[in-house]
Amino acid sequence: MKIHFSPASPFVRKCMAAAHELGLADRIERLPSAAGPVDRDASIIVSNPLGQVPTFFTDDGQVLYDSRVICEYLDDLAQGSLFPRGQTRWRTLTEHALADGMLGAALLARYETALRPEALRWDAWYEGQMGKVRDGLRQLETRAADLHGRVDIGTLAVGCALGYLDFRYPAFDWRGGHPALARWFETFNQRPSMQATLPHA
Ligand SMILES: N[C@@H](CCC(=O)N[C@@H](CS)C(=O)NCC(=O)O)C(=O)O
Repeated sequence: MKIHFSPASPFVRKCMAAAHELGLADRIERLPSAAGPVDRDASIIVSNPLGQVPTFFTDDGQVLYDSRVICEYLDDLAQGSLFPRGQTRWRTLTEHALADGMLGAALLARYETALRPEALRWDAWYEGQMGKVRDGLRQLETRAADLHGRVDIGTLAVGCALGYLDFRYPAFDWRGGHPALARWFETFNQRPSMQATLPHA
């Protein structure tokens, strides 16, 4: 298996953390990539018209994207339980969607400051995206008790979202005002799957 990879991408991280949890990480070859919304990576576009990482290749030649599909594929391959069945399923999938949505907003906000020329920036738009992150954190704080002791796609996605805030927004004190979430993350972030996938530029 192969994955178009970036060590800074939280969506790639989620896939690789899932792969670690499932014992599949060593079977995935990492393909270097330079995905960007402006300077688009032709080597990815040839397989995924969205030109994004993660883009994944199965051993039988299928191309899979996005991270949600890749994680579900890996779980299926390993016959894991990251996508639980039964009554916890919809809560877990909704946490996954919330964490991915917060990540998407944080990523767009970062593009706004890291990529967009200064003269074209729109502060209100940036604040709108970061508002999604703040509102998501508020909701996660109320659910923090429910996250403890679980390893599934919901907790992995939330862990990667919080890790991304630490990585790209070090001055954004998300722990302030979210003590229960911070306590959960402190423990969850020590998992070997999270430590093996810590982001870097
Ligand atoms: N929904 C996608 C989002 C992937 C994504 O936004 N990846 C970023 C890097 S973290 C990217 O490739 N950006 C370049 C682009 O959007 O063109 C997923 O879950 O995989």
